[in-house]
Amino acid sequence: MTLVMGIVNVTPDSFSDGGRYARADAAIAHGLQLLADGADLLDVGGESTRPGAERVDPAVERDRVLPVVSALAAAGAVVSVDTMNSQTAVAAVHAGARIVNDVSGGLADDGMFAAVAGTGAELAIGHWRGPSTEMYARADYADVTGEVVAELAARVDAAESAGIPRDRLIVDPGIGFGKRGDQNWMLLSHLPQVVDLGLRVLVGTSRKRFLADALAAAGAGAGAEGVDERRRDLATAVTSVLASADGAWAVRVHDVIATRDALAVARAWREGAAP
Ligand code: PMM
Repeated sequence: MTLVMGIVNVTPDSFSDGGRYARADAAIAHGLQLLADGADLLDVGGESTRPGAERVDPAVERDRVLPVVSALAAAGAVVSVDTMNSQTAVAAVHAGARIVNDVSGGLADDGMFAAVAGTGAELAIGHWRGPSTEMYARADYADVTGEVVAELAARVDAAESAGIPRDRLIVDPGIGFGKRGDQNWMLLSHLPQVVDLGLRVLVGTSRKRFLADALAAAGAGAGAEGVDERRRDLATAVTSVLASADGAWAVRVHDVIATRDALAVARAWREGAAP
Protein backbone atom coordinates (compact mmCIF):
# COMPACT_ATOMS: atom_id res chain seq x y z
CA MET A 1 0.00 0.00 0.00
CA THR A 2 1.44 3.30 -1.09
CA LEU A 3 1.60 5.89 1.67
CA VAL A 4 0.29 9.42 1.27
CA MET A 5 2.56 12.23 2.44
CA GLY A 6 0.69 15.50 2.98
CA ILE A 7 2.51 18.76 2.29
CA VAL A 8 2.73 21.41 5.01
CA ASN A 9 4.53 24.46 3.63
CA VAL A 10 5.47 27.08 6.23
CA THR A 11 6.55 29.80 3.84
CA PRO A 12 5.29 33.39 3.63
CA ASP A 13 3.79 32.71 0.21
CA SER A 14 1.86 29.67 1.47
CA PHE A 15 0.04 31.36 4.38
CA SER A 16 -1.08 34.94 4.82
CA ASP A 17 1.61 36.57 6.91
CA GLY A 18 -0.01 37.53 10.18
CA GLY A 19 3.32 37.16 12.03
CA ARG A 20 5.27 34.07 13.01
CA TYR A 21 2.83 32.71 15.61
CA ALA A 22 -0.15 33.12 13.31
CA ARG A 23 1.81 31.43 10.55
CA ALA A 24 2.83 28.51 12.79
CA ASP A 25 -0.75 28.12 14.01
CA ALA A 26 -2.09 28.10 10.46
CA ALA A 27 0.48 25.52 9.39
CA ILE A 28 -0.27 23.30 12.42
CA ALA A 29 -4.00 23.52 11.75
CA HIS A 30 -3.37 22.64 8.12
CA GLY A 31 -1.24 19.63 9.12
CA LEU A 32 -3.91 18.40 11.54
CA GLN A 33 -6.49 18.71 8.76
CA LEU A 34 -4.31 16.64 6.43
CA LEU A 35 -4.00 14.00 9.18
CA ALA A 36 -7.80 13.96 9.52
CA ASP A 37 -7.96 13.62 5.73
CA GLY A 38 -5.94 10.43 6.07
CA ALA A 39 -2.32 11.44 5.47
CA ASP A 40 0.15 8.75 6.57
CA LEU A 41 3.05 11.21 6.78
CA LEU A 42 3.36 14.99 6.99
CA ASP A 43 6.19 16.83 5.23
CA VAL A 44 6.98 20.18 6.84
CA GLY A 45 9.07 22.67 4.86
CA GLY A 46 10.12 26.27 5.46
CA GLU A 47 11.95 27.02 2.23
CA SER A 48 10.32 27.20 -1.19
CA THR A 49 12.11 25.13 -3.82
CA ARG A 50 10.07 26.45 -6.72
CA PRO A 51 11.99 27.32 -9.87
CA GLY A 52 13.69 30.68 -9.36
CA ALA A 53 13.19 30.76 -5.56
CA GLU A 54 16.00 32.32 -3.50
CA ARG A 55 17.56 30.46 -0.55
CA VAL A 56 16.20 31.18 2.94
CA ASP A 57 18.50 31.90 5.88
CA PRO A 58 18.74 28.62 7.89
CA ALA A 59 17.89 30.43 11.15
CA VAL A 60 14.70 31.78 9.57
CA GLU A 61 13.94 28.33 8.21
CA ARG A 62 14.28 26.78 11.67
CA ASP A 63 12.14 29.50 13.20
CA ARG A 64 9.41 28.56 10.73
CA VAL A 65 9.51 24.78 10.86
CA LEU A 66 10.47 23.77 14.41
CA PRO A 67 7.24 24.79 16.20
CA VAL A 68 5.23 23.11 13.46
CA VAL A 69 7.28 19.91 13.56
CA SER A 70 6.99 19.63 17.35
CA ALA A 71 3.26 20.29 17.43
CA LEU A 72 2.48 17.80 14.65
CA ALA A 73 4.80 15.13 16.08
CA ALA A 74 3.18 15.64 19.50
CA ALA A 75 -0.20 15.11 17.83
CA GLY A 76 1.02 11.67 16.73
CA ALA A 77 1.98 12.39 13.12
CA VAL A 78 4.96 10.81 11.42
CA VAL A 79 6.74 14.00 10.37
CA SER A 80 9.36 14.57 7.74
CA VAL A 81 11.25 17.82 7.44
CA ASP A 82 11.82 19.20 3.95
CA THR A 83 15.21 20.89 4.22
CA MET A 84 18.57 21.11 2.48
CA ASN A 85 20.29 22.38 5.63
CA SER A 86 21.94 19.92 8.02
CA GLN A 87 21.44 22.07 11.13
CA THR A 88 17.75 22.47 10.39
CA ALA A 89 17.54 18.72 9.78
CA VAL A 90 19.12 17.84 13.14
CA ALA A 91 17.05 20.40 15.04
CA ALA A 92 13.87 19.09 13.41
CA VAL A 93 14.71 15.50 14.36
CA HIS A 94 15.22 16.66 17.95
CA ALA A 95 11.81 18.32 17.70
CA GLY A 96 10.24 15.02 16.65
CA ALA A 97 10.75 14.55 12.89
CA ARG A 98 11.43 10.94 11.89
CA ILE A 99 12.43 11.57 8.27
CA VAL A 100 14.72 14.18 6.70
CA ASN A 101 13.58 15.01 3.17
CA ASP A 102 16.48 16.60 1.32
CA VAL A 103 15.50 17.40 -2.27
CA SER A 104 19.19 18.05 -3.02
CA GLY A 105 20.24 14.57 -1.88
CA GLY A 106 22.97 16.02 0.32
CA LEU A 107 24.47 18.13 -2.47
CA ALA A 108 23.40 21.53 -1.10
CA ASP A 109 25.04 20.94 2.30
CA ASP A 110 27.93 18.49 2.36
CA GLY A 111 27.46 17.97 6.10
CA MET A 112 23.96 16.56 5.61
CA PHE A 113 24.71 12.82 5.45
CA ALA A 114 27.00 12.79 8.50
CA ALA A 115 24.52 14.91 10.44
CA VAL A 116 21.58 12.62 9.64
CA ALA A 117 23.68 9.50 10.32
CA GLY A 118 24.12 10.65 13.90
CA THR A 119 20.41 11.18 14.50
CA GLY A 120 19.05 7.75 13.57
CA ALA A 121 16.47 9.41 11.32
CA GLU A 122 15.52 8.19 7.86
CA LEU A 123 16.66 10.21 4.85
CA ALA A 124 14.90 10.85 1.56
CA ILE A 125 17.46 11.57 -1.16
CA GLY A 126 16.11 13.64 -4.03
CA HIS A 127 17.64 13.79 -7.50
CA TRP A 128 18.99 17.31 -7.95
CA ARG A 129 21.44 19.12 -10.18
CA GLY A 130 21.63 22.55 -8.61
CA PRO A 131 19.72 25.31 -6.85
CA SER A 132 16.32 26.59 -8.00
CA THR A 133 17.82 29.70 -9.56
CA GLU A 134 19.84 27.66 -12.04
CA MET A 135 18.13 24.27 -12.19
CA TYR A 136 16.93 24.52 -15.78
CA ALA A 137 20.40 25.39 -17.04
CA ARG A 138 21.40 21.87 -15.98
CA ALA A 139 18.39 20.08 -17.46
CA ASP A 140 20.53 18.54 -20.12
CA TYR A 141 20.24 14.77 -20.50
CA ALA A 142 21.03 12.22 -23.21
CA ASP A 143 19.08 9.58 -21.23
CA VAL A 144 17.14 11.16 -18.39
CA THR A 145 16.16 7.93 -16.62
CA GLY A 146 19.60 6.34 -16.86
CA GLU A 147 21.31 9.48 -15.61
CA VAL A 148 18.86 10.06 -12.76
CA VAL A 149 19.17 6.44 -11.60
CA ALA A 150 22.99 6.56 -11.79
CA GLU A 151 23.19 9.89 -9.96
CA LEU A 152 20.79 8.67 -7.26
CA ALA A 153 22.81 5.47 -6.85
CA ALA A 154 25.95 7.57 -6.33
CA ARG A 155 24.24 9.64 -3.63
CA VAL A 156 22.99 6.45 -1.95
CA ASP A 157 26.56 5.12 -1.88
CA ALA A 158 27.77 8.40 -0.38
CA ALA A 159 25.04 8.28 2.28
CA GLU A 160 25.94 4.70 3.18
CA SER A 161 29.63 5.65 3.41
CA ALA A 162 28.67 8.46 5.77
CA GLY A 163 27.02 5.90 8.05
CA ILE A 164 23.34 5.79 7.06
CA PRO A 165 22.29 2.17 6.45
CA ARG A 166 20.29 1.45 3.28
CA ASP A 167 17.15 0.56 5.21
CA ARG A 168 17.01 4.15 6.44
CA LEU A 169 17.24 5.55 2.92
CA ILE A 170 14.48 6.58 0.52
CA VAL A 171 15.06 7.82 -3.04
CA ASP A 172 13.06 10.37 -5.01
CA PRO A 173 13.48 11.04 -8.76
CA GLY A 174 13.02 14.77 -8.09
CA ILE A 175 10.22 15.53 -10.51
CA GLY A 176 10.56 19.15 -11.69
CA PHE A 177 14.04 19.55 -10.17
CA GLY A 178 16.38 20.27 -13.06
CA LYS A 179 13.99 18.60 -15.49
CA ARG A 180 11.86 20.16 -18.19
CA GLY A 181 8.30 19.09 -19.06
CA ASP A 182 8.86 15.99 -21.13
CA GLN A 183 11.91 14.90 -19.16
CA ASN A 184 9.54 14.50 -16.19
CA TRP A 185 7.15 12.35 -18.22
CA MET A 186 9.99 10.26 -19.63
CA LEU A 187 11.28 9.65 -16.11
CA LEU A 188 7.83 8.80 -14.72
CA SER A 189 7.18 6.41 -17.59
CA HIS A 190 10.33 4.53 -16.54
CA LEU A 191 9.70 4.66 -12.78
CA PRO A 192 10.31 0.89 -12.36
CA GLN A 193 13.98 1.58 -13.13
CA VAL A 194 14.10 3.84 -10.08
CA VAL A 195 12.26 1.20 -8.03
CA ASP A 196 14.92 -1.32 -9.18
CA LEU A 197 17.47 0.53 -7.04
CA GLY A 198 15.92 -1.58 -4.29
CA LEU A 199 15.06 1.29 -1.95
CA ARG A 200 11.77 2.87 -1.02
CA VAL A 201 10.73 5.38 -3.69
CA LEU A 202 8.99 8.67 -2.96
CA VAL A 203 7.37 10.57 -5.85
CA GLY A 204 6.26 14.22 -5.81
CA THR A 205 4.24 15.47 -8.76
CA SER A 206 1.70 17.52 -6.83
CA ARG A 207 0.40 20.59 -8.70
CA LYS A 208 3.65 20.85 -10.62
CA ARG A 209 3.94 22.91 -13.75
CA PHE A 210 4.48 19.93 -16.09
CA LEU A 211 0.99 18.64 -15.20
CA ALA A 212 -0.62 21.95 -16.12
CA ASP A 213 1.44 22.05 -19.33
CA ALA A 214 0.24 18.56 -20.28
CA LEU A 215 -3.41 19.44 -19.60
CA ALA A 216 -3.09 22.66 -21.58
CA ALA A 217 -1.44 20.77 -24.46
CA ALA A 218 -4.28 18.24 -24.38
CA GLY A 219 -6.42 21.13 -25.49
CA ALA A 220 -8.97 21.89 -22.78
CA GLY A 221 -9.27 25.60 -22.00
CA ALA A 222 -6.56 28.24 -22.18
CA GLY A 223 -2.80 27.79 -21.57
CA ALA A 224 -1.13 26.28 -18.49
CA GLU A 225 -1.97 29.41 -16.46
CA GLY A 226 -5.65 28.59 -17.00
CA VAL A 227 -5.32 25.14 -15.42
CA ASP A 228 -6.63 25.71 -11.91
CA GLU A 229 -5.78 23.93 -8.66
CA ARG A 230 -8.73 21.55 -8.92
CA ARG A 231 -7.50 20.25 -12.25
CA ARG A 232 -3.90 20.02 -11.05
CA ASP A 233 -5.07 18.02 -8.00
CA LEU A 234 -6.98 15.60 -10.22
CA ALA A 235 -3.91 15.16 -12.43
CA THR A 236 -1.85 14.63 -9.25
CA ALA A 237 -4.24 11.91 -8.07
CA VAL A 238 -3.87 10.13 -11.42
CA THR A 239 -0.06 10.32 -11.43
CA SER A 240 -0.05 9.13 -7.81
CA VAL A 241 -2.10 6.03 -8.71
CA LEU A 242 0.23 5.27 -11.62
CA ALA A 243 3.30 5.77 -9.41
CA SER A 244 1.74 3.42 -6.87
CA ALA A 245 1.07 0.78 -9.54
CA ASP A 246 4.75 1.01 -10.53
CA GLY A 247 5.93 0.41 -6.98
CA ALA A 248 6.21 3.82 -5.31
CA TRP A 249 6.45 3.61 -1.52
CA ALA A 250 4.86 7.04 -0.98
CA VAL A 251 3.49 10.01 -2.91
CA ARG A 252 3.87 13.62 -1.73
CA VAL A 253 0.69 15.63 -2.32
CA HIS A 254 -1.18 18.78 -1.36
CA ASP A 255 -4.70 17.35 -1.72
CA VAL A 256 -4.63 14.23 0.47
CA ILE A 257 -8.31 13.36 -0.03
CA ALA A 258 -8.14 13.33 -3.84
CA THR A 259 -5.08 11.08 -3.86
CA ARG A 260 -6.40 8.74 -1.15
CA ASP A 261 -9.67 8.38 -3.04
CA ALA A 262 -7.87 7.63 -6.29
CA LEU A 263 -5.64 5.05 -4.56
CA ALA A 264 -8.71 3.40 -2.97
CA VAL A 265 -10.48 3.15 -6.33
CA ALA A 266 -7.40 1.68 -8.00
CA ARG A 267 -7.08 -0.85 -5.21
CA ALA A 268 -10.71 -1.95 -5.49
CA TRP A 269 -10.19 -2.39 -9.25
CA ARG A 270 -7.06 -4.47 -8.73
CA GLU A 271 -8.51 -6.65 -5.97
CA GLY A 272 -12.01 -7.02 -7.37
CA ALA A 273 -13.52 -5.79 -4.09
CA ALA A 274 -14.04 -2.54 -2.23
CA PRO A 275 -11.19 -1.88 0.24
N1 PMM B 1 8.92 18.79 -4.46
C1 PMM B 1 8.89 19.99 -3.85
C2 PMM B 1 9.33 20.14 -2.53
N2 PMM B 1 9.79 19.09 -1.84
N3 PMM B 1 10.30 16.79 -1.73
C3 PMM B 1 10.37 15.60 -2.33
N4 PMM B 1 10.86 14.53 -1.63
N5 PMM B 1 9.97 15.40 -3.60
C4 PMM B 1 9.47 16.41 -4.37
O1 PMM B 1 9.13 16.17 -5.54
C5 PMM B 1 9.40 17.71 -3.78
C6 PMM B 1 9.83 17.85 -2.44
C7 PMM B 1 8.38 21.19 -4.59
O2 PMM B 1 7.00 21.26 -4.50
P1 PMM B 1 6.16 22.30 -3.57
O3 PMM B 1 6.88 23.63 -3.67
O4 PMM B 1 4.84 22.31 -4.24
O5 PMM B 1 6.11 21.75 -2.19
